[in-house]
Amino acid sequence: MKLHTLGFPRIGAKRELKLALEDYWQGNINKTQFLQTTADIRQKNWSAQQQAGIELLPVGDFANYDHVLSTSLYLGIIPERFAHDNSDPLDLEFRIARGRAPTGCACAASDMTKWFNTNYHYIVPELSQDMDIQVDIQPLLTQIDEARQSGHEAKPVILGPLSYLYLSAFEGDKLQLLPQLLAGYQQIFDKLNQARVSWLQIDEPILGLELDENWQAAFRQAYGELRQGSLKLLLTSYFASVDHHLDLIASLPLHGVHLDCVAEPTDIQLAIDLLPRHWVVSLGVIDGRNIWKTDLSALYEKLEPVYAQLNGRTWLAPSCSLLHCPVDLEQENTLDPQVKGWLAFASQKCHELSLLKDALLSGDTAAIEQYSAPVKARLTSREAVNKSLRDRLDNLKQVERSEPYPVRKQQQQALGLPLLPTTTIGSFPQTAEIRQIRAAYKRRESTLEQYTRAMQQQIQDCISRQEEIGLDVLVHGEPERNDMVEYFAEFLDGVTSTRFGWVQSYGSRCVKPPVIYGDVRRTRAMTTDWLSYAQSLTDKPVKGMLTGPVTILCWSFVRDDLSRDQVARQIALAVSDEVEDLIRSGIKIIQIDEPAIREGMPIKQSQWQEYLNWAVASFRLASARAPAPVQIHSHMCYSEFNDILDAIIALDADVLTVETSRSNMVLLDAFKHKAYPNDIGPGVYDIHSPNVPDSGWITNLLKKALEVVPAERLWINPDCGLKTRGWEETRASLENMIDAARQLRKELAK
Ligand code: THG
Ligand code: ZN
Repeated sequence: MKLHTLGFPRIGAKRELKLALEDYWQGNINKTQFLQTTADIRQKNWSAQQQAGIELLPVGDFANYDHVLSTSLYLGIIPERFAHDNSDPLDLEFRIARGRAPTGCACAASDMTKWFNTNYHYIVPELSQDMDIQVDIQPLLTQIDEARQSGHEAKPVILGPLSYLYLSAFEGDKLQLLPQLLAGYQQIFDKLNQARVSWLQIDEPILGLELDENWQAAFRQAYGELRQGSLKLLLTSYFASVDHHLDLIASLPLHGVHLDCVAEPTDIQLAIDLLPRHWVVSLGVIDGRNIWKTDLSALYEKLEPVYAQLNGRTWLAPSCSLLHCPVDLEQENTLDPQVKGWLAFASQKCHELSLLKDALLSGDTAAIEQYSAPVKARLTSREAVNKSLRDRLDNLKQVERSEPYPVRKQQQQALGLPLLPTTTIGSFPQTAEIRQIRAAYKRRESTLEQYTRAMQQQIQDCISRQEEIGLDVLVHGEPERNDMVEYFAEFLDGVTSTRFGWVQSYGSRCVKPPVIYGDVRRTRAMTTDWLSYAQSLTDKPVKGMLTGPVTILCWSFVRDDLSRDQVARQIALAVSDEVEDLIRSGIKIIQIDEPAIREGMPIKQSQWQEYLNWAVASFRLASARAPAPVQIHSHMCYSEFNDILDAIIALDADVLTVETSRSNMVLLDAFKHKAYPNDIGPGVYDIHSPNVPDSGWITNLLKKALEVVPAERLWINPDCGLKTRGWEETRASLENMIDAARQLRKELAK
């Protein structure tokens, strides 16, 4: 039996990678210093895993920015617009990811999108018919050497050709490009052979999807053609069960397969029966993307018979890469000890595998029984069930708004907004000053009064800047919020926050997901003080900003003893209480953000509808108590909406703002076939890039939008919140946006 992991968090226990990236981008450290930091992180990761008992260590799970982008670079697949960029390879890597143009190149960043149903973003490969594949895996080979020199048994990891192809962007039939891509992968295999690699972990997470015949055939073709030499292939999938594709997998020339046994019920016996008798079967039995301590005794009972059948062919691993998990629980020195006793982060999960292995080999279960005691305690703890909350949920009367959109639209005329109203998504630049004010208060270096006053000054500043720019619907700017999910978590019973539980979101950006461990209940008003203060400063409407139930759910570590739809319903009730309080304090426009609704979709399409039903119901419940004159907005990131249009319409927000600018309004194509019936604000510029869009460019995008959306229902806004931007570019961009709006209004008036 061998223990391995599919990947370890690359951000570093103290976010070393984040800091090094940002220092490098700002010119505070040079390339050598940056690369040294990355090498240090890899060494720390390997030794942490080895010390916890992991035997085969992943190499190539690390990435400077993103592992899909690394794969593109191994293959030499570089978007055409960067083809003549002769900068250093590291700088080119960051340019593709971030779009900062060298002089003389109008180079937008590559698209970035969610990695399956996680909160991690990958850089979408841009493929073309005549792409010129030039393999260079030197960075991977160097890392293999690093690991070997430290005495580790290295297992390189690469993203497999079918998943790479599936996740990429190409206008046309992607499978046409397979032969070219396979030629590239063949070179990778050859080089790994030369480097005497034994096991190669090849990730094909798309196997969790319900692949059609063409893609299944492509798997057979690809793996049939690739000459492996002496490489032993461990094919992995994760985030879903592959019971439905086991025959396909069993037909491929592999040496082993890894199965995610956590994401969905997985029939391990079926796998044992169907897979070739000589294969290694890696069982992903520890949840790689949640933070609960595993009930090892229960797992032991399940695995013992399996282990006996598979004999030496059993490998044990977390279900997926630990990328989605914080690094080390030991750092958490302020967490409630009871809650801490319920948790396991990446390092602890490696240790769990060791405990499990020891028990399976020796038959002695004392250690795992002792280890698992807190897990059982959590399930029966006082916080698990809040009777009065459950009663309230069982007896809800108002579960959606009373009047339909046309009636609401009519009554919302009273807001007095112009044609093509302009607004922003909610957050404004989180300046160093703002972060400092929050940090000082958190460290108790300022009083509540001083803190409140300082925040009010920030809000005042933000409101007056928006008035100067000329926006129609203002926001308070969210200076008080560290994160749109973490902030709310602090007001909710049954939810806690960690201090160092960072998880990479994209590049240098991290999030600290709250931990939902019990029934969720709002303890007090969460936003009304800031909002009523902001509204008192201006005659223009100020939009209240809330995070929706699905997003709070998706961006938290969620309890595993209650269904997700039940947790979402509890959160929705808390949000609806806040909606009512905001209205009571004079707010007339409220945005309930649901940027995560798309990523929350189950991997398998056959499960989508069930998810969408409860996701939509929870949003409707959150907005249920807004009377017709109150305008409800919602916002969603990412442009792949075509497959969930009906659900988006069913949310029935009065105004929906969406990200479309990176993809040039292609989102709107969907609405050519099925009109979006309410107001919509397709984002007119990409906030993820520091580039300032000019007003002509914005006008053009808006004209495209007007082909699909009537002017009376079109809003004008950036494509996402502005918290990661600086004020200078924000002001310039918004001014250009307002220019475009005025220009267009003039043209429409003719
Ligand atoms: N919050 C959470 N998840 C998210 C987003 C979010 N997922 C999708 C999208 N937004 C990702 N975007 C970002 C943008 C900025 C940051 C994180 C994710 C960010 N993080 C700070 C950092 O890394 O420096 C840390 C946050 C903090 O200071 O507390 O800026 O908005 N949950
Ligand atoms: Zn967004």
